[in-house]
Formats: sequence, structure tokens, C-alpha cells
Amino acid sequence: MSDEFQDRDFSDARFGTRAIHAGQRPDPTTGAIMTPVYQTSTYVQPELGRDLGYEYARSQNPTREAYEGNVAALEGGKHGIAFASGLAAIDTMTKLLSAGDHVVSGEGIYGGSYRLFDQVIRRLGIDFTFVDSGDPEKIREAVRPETKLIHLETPTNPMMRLTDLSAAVETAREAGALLSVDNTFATPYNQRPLELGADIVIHSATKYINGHSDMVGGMVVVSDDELHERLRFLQNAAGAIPGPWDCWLALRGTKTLHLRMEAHNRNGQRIAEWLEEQSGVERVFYPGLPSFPQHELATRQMSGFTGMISIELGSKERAKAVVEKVRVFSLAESLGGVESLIGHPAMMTHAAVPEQTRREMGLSDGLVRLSCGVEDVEDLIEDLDRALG
Ligand code: P1T
Repeated sequence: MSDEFQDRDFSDARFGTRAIHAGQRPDPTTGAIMTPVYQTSTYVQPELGRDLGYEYARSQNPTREAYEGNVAALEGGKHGIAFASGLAAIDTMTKLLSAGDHVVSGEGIYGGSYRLFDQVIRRLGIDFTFVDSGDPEKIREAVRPETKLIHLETPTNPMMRLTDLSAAVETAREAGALLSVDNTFATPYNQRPLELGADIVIHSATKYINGHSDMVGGMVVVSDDELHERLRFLQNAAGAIPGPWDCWLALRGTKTLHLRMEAHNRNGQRIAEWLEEQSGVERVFYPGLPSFPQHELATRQMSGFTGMISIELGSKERAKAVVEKVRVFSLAESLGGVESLIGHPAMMTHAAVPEQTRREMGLSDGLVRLSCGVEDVEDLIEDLDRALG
């Protein structure tokens, strides 16, 4: 690459400046300010045994590198490793393990992550214990001599249960295990697990990272160089990479992450407070509410509480009526886009979790999940008011 545009160092810059600049530099051939979509499968080598740092697009791609560097900077980490989906990121991370190893996983995780662990990775001789990660003692008790990984989501999808990250870091260190935190719900704008001592951060970049519901992707962020090398090897060896267009879309998305999250946080808080006043809503699960059982922990390790809210409506019939009556919210899987979505976790995102486990987590048939977008909040409240009435 040309010497003229050296990487600028944004490590000391604030979040919004990093969101816009980190990982990127003007294109060396034209000076294009936006990282081009390097839509190529291979790179020409000037002579045998010498390349320009790029050999084959599964191994390296400049668009992907810019996106990886950007998300790494937002998480306060050193290295980003991009994948074709959030599940591909989690799947590749588990390839750090070998048969005979044991994983302690939060039971309150995305249904697809649960299914991957329980129905796919377990078959390969890796054992899992699923625990309520909201209780630090439960994590500690589940650790065995062969535990190599502790994996959790905080807040969990969809119950919004939090894990005390400092306590989990301590447990992982004592166990000699890696701690991976799926930060999809919180986003690095609101919570940065690596800064609290976690080893690995995971994202379904499909959600807030991209923010516009127009691609599927995953990201792993780490700070340790040796762990990065192992994951980079696995990214290339197993090959679940994202295409350059999807990297470009996500990179465009992260430029406004700070602006979007301010709006998501604001709408989420306002809507959660309004929902709490509604007689037809039995419970509101939102870490930003003072009535939320783990609110104190939420204010300690998060700086905002996102647009994700779950509500208990008491029965499947009532949940069905509400998700079908909304007009501004759309009934769909996924979350974290600028547009508001509504879903029924038991029949949609968490259908793969055994009914008994769902029940133990409090994930009932009356539970409805909201992903509050960045529309005008009055329109969202009017929409919910109509649907609940
Ligand atoms: O869908 P994919 O990009 O593969 O990401 C999987 C995933 C991982 N982690 C969390 C916390 C997630 O929420 C998801 C995907 N979740 C949904 C599709 C959903 O509607 O909850």
C-alpha cells in the first residue's frame, strides 16, 4: 500500500470519532475517502513468491480489514475477526476447543446459539453446562477442571438478565478458562466487556453494528495477540468469511453507531417507562427501569440500555393479538435496525430452546420482545397503545 496514507491512530479518540475513522484510510490508488468494496476473489502476484500483502480473498480483503479494525476499536480491543454471520463467529470460536473440553454457557442466550452448542458442538465431544449466568455462584459451581470456556450474553436475549462481568472475569481467571461475551444486545456504545477483563467479544453484526437490516454478519474481537492468531488461523482454515459488500454495509453502519444508539437508548427508556404504566402489561423487562431487579448492576457496567424491551402479556392469545395489531412495529425476527420490530420469542427466536428450559428462564408464551427503532417515539407509543388496547 502507498506510503502517503499511513494508518492514523485513533486509539485516544472518543467513541464517535473512532466510529467514523478507526480502521480506515484513504484508498492508496485514488485517495477515495470511503474504503472501496474490493470485489475480488484473488490478487495478482508480480512475481513468484512475492505478493502485495494479499493472496486470496478468503485470507485477506481490504474492505474486511477496515471493518474489522473499526469494530475492534469500538470495543476497545486490538483485533477484529469478521464472519459470515453471528453464528459463524460463535461456531469458529468453539473451534478453539477440542474433544473432552467443557464449556459453561449462560442458559439465557439466543436460541440459535443454544441450538449450535446443544445439537451440533456437543456431538463433537465438547460438553456444555447451561446455567443462569445472572447468578455468579451458578457459573462458579458449574466450572470443572476441563472447563476451557465460559460464554454468556449480557443482557440476555430475550429476558434481559444481566451477568456481573467483573465477577465472571474473576471466575474465568480462577478456572484458567476463556471468557467470551456476546455483546450484540448492549453494543460497544453501552458496554465494553474487554475493558472489564473479558477475553473475547462476539457480535451478531446483523443487529446494531450494521443497524439497517440489510446484511447478515458476525464479529469476534480480542486484545490478546496469541488468541488473535489462533482465531485468524481458524477464520481462514474454516472459511466462514463475509463478502466484501456485507463488510462495506456494516462499516457504513458503524459510522453512525453512536448517533443511533443515543436514539435507541432514548426511545427504549421512554417506551419502557410508558409500558410500565399500562394495566395490560404484567411485567416489563428493561435494565434501565429503576424497578428492574438488576438495575444497580446495569448502571454499574452499562452506560445506556438500548431499544430492546421484553414484556409479559400473560397469555399466548394476548401476545398474538398484540404482535398482529401493531402497524409501525413489524412482526419479524432480528433486532437492532433503525426500524422497530416486534417478536414472539417462544415461537420465533427461541423455538429451538427446550420448553422446560424456556420455562425455567421465565420465557413464557405470553412474552413479547420489542426492538425499538429510531422512529419518532410518539408514533411508537401510539402504535403500542392501539395494539394493547
Ligand atoms: O443471526 P446471526 O447473525 O447468525 O447471529 C446470531 C445471534 C447471536 N447472538 C445474539 C445475541 C443474537 O441475538 C443472534 C441472532 N438473533 C436473532 C436473529 C434474534 O432475532 O434474536
